Amino acid sequence: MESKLNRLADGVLKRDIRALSRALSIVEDRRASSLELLKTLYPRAGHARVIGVTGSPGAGKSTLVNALIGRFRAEGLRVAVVAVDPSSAFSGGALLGDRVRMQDKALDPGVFIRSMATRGHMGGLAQASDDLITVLDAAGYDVILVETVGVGQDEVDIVKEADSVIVVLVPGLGDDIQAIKAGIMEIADVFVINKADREGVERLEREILAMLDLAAQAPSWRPPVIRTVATREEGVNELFSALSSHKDFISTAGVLAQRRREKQRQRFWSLLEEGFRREVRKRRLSLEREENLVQAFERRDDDPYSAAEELLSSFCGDGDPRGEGWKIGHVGVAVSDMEAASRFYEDAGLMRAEDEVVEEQKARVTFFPVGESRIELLESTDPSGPVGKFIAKKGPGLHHICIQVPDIEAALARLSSKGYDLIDRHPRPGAGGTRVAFIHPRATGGVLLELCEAAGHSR
Ligand SMILES: Nc1nc2c(ncn2[C@@H]2O[C@H](COP(=O)(O)OP(=O)(O)O)[C@@H](O)[C@H]2O)c(=O)[nH]1
Ligand SMILES: [Mg+2]
Repeated sequence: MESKLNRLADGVLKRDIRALSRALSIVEDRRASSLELLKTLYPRAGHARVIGVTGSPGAGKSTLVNALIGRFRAEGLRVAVVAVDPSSAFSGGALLGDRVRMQDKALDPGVFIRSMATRGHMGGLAQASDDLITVLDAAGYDVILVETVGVGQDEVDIVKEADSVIVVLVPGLGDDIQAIKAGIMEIADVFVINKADREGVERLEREILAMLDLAAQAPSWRPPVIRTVATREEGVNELFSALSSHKDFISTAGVLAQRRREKQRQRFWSLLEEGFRREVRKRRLSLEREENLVQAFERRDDDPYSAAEELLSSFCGDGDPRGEGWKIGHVGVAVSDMEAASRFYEDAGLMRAEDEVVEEQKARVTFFPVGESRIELLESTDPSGPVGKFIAKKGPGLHHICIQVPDIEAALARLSSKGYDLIDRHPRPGAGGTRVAFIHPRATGGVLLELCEAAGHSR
């Protein structure tokens, strides 16, 4: 499995088209191996220049991207396209609107076109597109063009993660600034007025410039406004130069490094959040429990504030949910006949370690180490002692379990804050420099629980 994945990653790095397509599908569908693949490829990425192209449907984004591909190819750069537009004219590497020219480009090994579904992405569309970009980046594409329709928040989120963002507008759509999401104008690094062969170019340009004048006070980068006729590749050189200037600007002003840093930070958090949700569901919040809680909220028997706080502290509080640093110190078994019971454990292959009399318990104790913990057999030396009383009342059997904790005071404080019945509110000295405390069987499910902190715990 692993070597298969390595071969796939190798194929991606060598820009083997079939391997690349497979890897992209694995990553897009978030199949089981996708994280392993991304872990392998991530260190190899980080070189590509990512350019987002957004605007309303039919604005000419695909046509413009097509023209830009040619321009970047002329510079000897390898270009990949991610089209996140369900209606995009790119499909399977062919641009339907312009088959002949696109077929040239589809045959060009320096060009790779991929469309991405807009639905059903675990962890969100922006994350999925970002993962695709990582794969293409690792595959050595110098420029990655990401086309999205600028109508939904998801699409805006995708495109704003690009190094440079082109917002494509068309004249003659009325005085509103196009059928695009509010907020998209603010993320533009370059404005394109495409279909400049149509009426209304000046008016649209005036509107954009007026908006830019209103927007930021003394912006360090003022987005240029470029007119293009994408179908005739007019204005594409100007757009290319505008992109180059923007690239220089963000590189020298440190904006690029900062954007990328923020992007990685967000990426990290979104993976953490996704993982946290999954773990909470798995370990603490079954659908059924969630439903019960919600109903309790509805009845006002419980409130979401406390429930969330409790769940969180049970998850990330002072006690690690997996009990890391905790272990079973020993299991105490009350016996009525020490020799007979010991024989069994010896016959089972354990080593009888030592015997001692514990005055406090009025009992003789025999130890059998079991890995890092041990079994302690307790035989009463006096019927009035705790072990003697235990045997008289319940007969021989499990007497107590000792859990060794890294910090006994913290463990006791936690239990006491939750109102549990502690026999010892504070630790007392135990054998061999340990500190111990007992918790009543009422609280623990019927067994006496001893907490123990090993000797030499620094405090
Ligand atoms: N008149 C004119 N039509 C264009 C121009 N650019 C693109 N188109 C046409 O507009 C339509 C939509 O283009 P397309 O690139 O698919 O738009 P997208 O949805 O934004 O990707 C196609 O029929 C293109 O041929 C242009 O500059 N002028
Ligand atoms: Mg398109």
